[in-house]
Amino acid sequence: MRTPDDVLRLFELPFNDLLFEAQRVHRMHFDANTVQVSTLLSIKTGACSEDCAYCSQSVRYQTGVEAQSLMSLDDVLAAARNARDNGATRFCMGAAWRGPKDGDLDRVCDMVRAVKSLGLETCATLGMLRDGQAMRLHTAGLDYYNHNLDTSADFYGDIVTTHAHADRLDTIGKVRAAGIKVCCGGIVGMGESRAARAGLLAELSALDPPPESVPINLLVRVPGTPLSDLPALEPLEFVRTIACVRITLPQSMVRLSAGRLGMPDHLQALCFFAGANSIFHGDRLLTTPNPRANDDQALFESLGLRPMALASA
Ligand code: SAM
Ligand code: DTB
Ligand code: SF4
Repeated sequence: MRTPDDVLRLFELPFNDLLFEAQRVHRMHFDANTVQVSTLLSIKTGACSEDCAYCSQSVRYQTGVEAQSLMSLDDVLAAARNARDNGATRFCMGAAWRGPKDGDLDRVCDMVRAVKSLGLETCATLGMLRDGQAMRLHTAGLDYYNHNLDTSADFYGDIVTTHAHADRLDTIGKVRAAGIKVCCGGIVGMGESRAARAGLLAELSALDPPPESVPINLLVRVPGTPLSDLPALEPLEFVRTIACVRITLPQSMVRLSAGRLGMPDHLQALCFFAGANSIFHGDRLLTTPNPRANDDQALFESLGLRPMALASA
């Protein structure tokens, strides 16, 4: 575990020293040329009650996202088969909910069982969970639950007012207690200070045990959201952030998540060098585009990266 000041000192290292240390730590725990590949599907889109200032799916912002109720099991299965055939080993189902109602959770549990039977790892991100819900997901075979802290406790209230940072920690605790692996990270480029970025990383490293999977999203500035006109984060600050995550959470998978579409290959390459070892693959994230499969394949080939096989495969 590291304090915010510890992490801030990492951010302030000379760039080469920081990247060298991140790569050294990375190689202690992982094969440096292997990248885990997940695919996302929005199983329920838009019309969310929450006011997260970055999100295209909040009912409060005019973003042009068309609301869609919970998808059918058959449609989810078809998307999962397609993801598997395109090389994904994990399938992540996302729903624009504050949290699932019990009836909806039954249907998601059916999806989890069916996706798992295809030989994929399963992940879901459904918002805040109530008592007993995490255990039902675990029983259905859910491997990972994604619930991001998103930003530091100090800055969280500037971004979301309809739920609290403490609510996020509560759900993460329920997921952990139910025996589901935790996928928890955040977003950078929301106008937060470097100290706030360091604060988020310190909070992630204080989770006990730390999350198995840490998605780092670069804000996708969606027109119509309150954050749409923010200046872009300086690209090397993003690379520094990835390096600091790798050093702070040495044994976690670090996912280069939203924001890859706008990144040139050399920037993604630096992120992999800094210790990122997972991506979202496929043409869409939840509501916004992602790099094309062919472009990712070309990038992997040019960098000599290999997709990570499942441990059981
Ligand atoms: N509603 C659930 C929740 O908020 O936990 C699950 C879905 S929510 C869309 C999942 C995550 O996507 C958020 O926690 C955030 O990290 C990420 N995300 C959403 N919109 C984004 C954006 N415009 N740019 C970057 N990341 C984003
Ligand atoms: C995560 O940390 N990033 C993913 C996943 N978990 C659910 C979502 C990214 C969403 C980007 C904006 C969109 O496509 O709506
Ligand atoms: Fe709703 Fe999740 Fe978007 Fe927040 S991030 S508005 S909870 S879908």
